[in-house]
Amino acid sequence: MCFLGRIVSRPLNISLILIFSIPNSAFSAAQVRPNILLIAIDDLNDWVGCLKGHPQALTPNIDALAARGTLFANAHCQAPVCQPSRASLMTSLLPSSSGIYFLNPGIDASPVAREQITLPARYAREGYQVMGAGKLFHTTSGQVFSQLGEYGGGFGYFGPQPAKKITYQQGHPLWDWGAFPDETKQMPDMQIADWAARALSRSYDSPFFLAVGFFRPHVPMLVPQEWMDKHPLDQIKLPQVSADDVDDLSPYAKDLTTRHHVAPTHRWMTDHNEWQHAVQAYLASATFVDACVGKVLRALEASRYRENTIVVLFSDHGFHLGEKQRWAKRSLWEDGTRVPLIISAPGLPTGQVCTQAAGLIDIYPTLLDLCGMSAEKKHEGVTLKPQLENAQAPRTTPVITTFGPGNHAVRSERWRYIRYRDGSEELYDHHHDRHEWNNLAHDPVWKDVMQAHRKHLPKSEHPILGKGSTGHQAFEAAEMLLKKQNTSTAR
Ligand SMILES: [Ca+2]
Ligand SMILES: [Ca+2]
Repeated sequence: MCFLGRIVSRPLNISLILIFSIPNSAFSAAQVRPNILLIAIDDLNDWVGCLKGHPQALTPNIDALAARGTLFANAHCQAPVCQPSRASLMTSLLPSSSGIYFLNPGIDASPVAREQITLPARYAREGYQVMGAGKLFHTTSGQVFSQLGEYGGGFGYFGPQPAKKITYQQGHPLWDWGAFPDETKQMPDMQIADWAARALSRSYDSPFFLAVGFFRPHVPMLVPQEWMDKHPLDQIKLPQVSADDVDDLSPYAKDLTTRHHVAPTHRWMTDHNEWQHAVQAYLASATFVDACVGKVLRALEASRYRENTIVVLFSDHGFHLGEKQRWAKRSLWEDGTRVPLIISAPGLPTGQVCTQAAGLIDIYPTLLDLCGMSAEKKHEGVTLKPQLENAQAPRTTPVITTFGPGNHAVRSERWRYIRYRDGSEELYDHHHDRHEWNNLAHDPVWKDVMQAHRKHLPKSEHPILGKGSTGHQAFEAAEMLLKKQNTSTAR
């Protein structure tokens, strides 16, 4: 209970400081600038009701937010793993520009990224009250938000785990799924939502930038039984897959996305009859985190800020649950890159669905634009304000996702083009193949489409920073096999 005392006492001090330090004119100008509520979800793919990624997705609160704003139904991360995706979002730089491709290092270790003012730091500089809780940056949320304003806490991060794993006894400690703990109030995400609700009930003398980062459905996919009960095991539908889907992929594409990963193999899942159970746990985790989102949104609705707050909800990347014979993130396919992205802003149209590509990298320039603040020259994202005003407004550039130098996906409204560092390519037509089962790269009919997407590949690539993470290891394992293959071909 000690954190409650801290939260209750701090805003009084802050408001006293603001009352005595801000002149009256600035005080009134500050009032008209919109507040920001940024909601981050960890590892949530398109298994969200409004995105129709799974027929049994149950996310009424996220769906209701989409109805109050614009749903970017073709939104993608810039890296399919937590740290580089969040680093990209917070700096509006591509991984190929910053060198942050994998789980480490942080923004400060990139000579390019550390020159960029991060999203919350920019808002602090603009005089906003900056607050956050949970997972926002990958590991430095507490440090960053404490320096800029207030960090409510991680509340136990990935949450309580049983003394002995429930399901997957081997492997990474976080990889487990099932019903745990007993009560929803024990879940860190619900405590983070409670903290955010309290933050929204307070009074502020300047506009706020409130960031709330939830941990589910990231592994461990453990949630109390009440959430599993909303998705009964015997009724679970498995994702649609094609048995020979991987046959039209290059050896490199397969190696990069399966070698040295920490998730169970698809073979293990099927051999142990756990596919259905893991799908149940993921759907249940998504429904649980949706309830946490609902708590925050209801608090906003009940607050004095409801008419003057921009709400942005996103997930940091997608997640495979057996599609393309694999599990988890770290792929350049739709399952790995597609994310929920919803923006609701005062005075803009509601209930819009935008099918043009959008990137998480666009969030930062969009917020600056919506707040009437000057753009950052080095930003590589673009403002989504035209699409927020009219979902049909044209967008000229596709969106890039990167998994190590030389490995990029280029997503436009209709197509996904992928090029790997071995030179192999893939092309998928989302008008006819939303599961990306048929690689059209070798069909000469589409050579102009291929070329139109190829020209958006990054022109230069920063060397890989950091070492040792799963992403680094998967990349290196695929590289070794590629070199071996090239050597044997040369003989
Ligand atoms: Ca993540
Ligand atoms: Ca295929």
